[in-house]
Amino acid sequence: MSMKISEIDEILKKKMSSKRFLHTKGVQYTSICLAMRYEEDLEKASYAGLLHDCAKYLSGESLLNKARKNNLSVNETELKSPYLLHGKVGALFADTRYDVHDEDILNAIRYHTTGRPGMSLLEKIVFTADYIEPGRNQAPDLDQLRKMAFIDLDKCVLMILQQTLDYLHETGTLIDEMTQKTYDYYHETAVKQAQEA
Ligand code: DGI
Ligand code: FE
Ligand code: FE
Repeated sequence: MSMKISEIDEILKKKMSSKRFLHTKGVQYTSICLAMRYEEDLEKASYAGLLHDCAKYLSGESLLNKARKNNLSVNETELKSPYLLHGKVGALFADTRYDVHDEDILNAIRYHTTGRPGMSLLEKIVFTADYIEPGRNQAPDLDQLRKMAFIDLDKCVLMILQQTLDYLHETGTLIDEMTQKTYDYYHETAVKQAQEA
């Protein structure tokens, strides 16, 4: 049985900076709203949103150590940018520290930074909520993205990936293979849909 939401809330509040905790709550409630719109389980959305950054308080070095100790796969990009591992380590913590064992919730946490091809509805919800929650204010066209999230989730996911890749290119940041693969997948899906229409 999973730990109660209120208990996890208390623990995370103590572990995280107030800024990160506020973001976490934003993602939790935005995930719940999207779950209402797309008929996903509200409780699953609540757990996944609340726990998505539960390993974010760790340093890059600690994330790498946790990954190694627990036999999590670490690729070249993650080795150079270890913060990318906070999803994988977050899923591990959700499982072992917060007793959340639902594989869909764990995957939503695991893949929330890069996404992955063929994401489940819950995975797409958390991926999107992380980007559009009310506390975010950096990304361009946030108003448009926030609207699109509630109109066409796949299209919104593609727009977020496009913006993320543009940003990574502009800043000369190393791109994880998974981020590119995810973009390619959702781009292809959109092209196919347009052809069918
Ligand atoms: O943990 P959060 O800050 O709430 O959000 P997140 O887990 O989506 O992480 C966002 C950061 O991850 C943002 O600065 C862009 C970066 N990111 C996303 N895809 C990649 C990436 N960084 C690298 N190096 N490579 C990627 O493919
Ligand atoms: Fe994150
Ligand atoms: Fe986040």
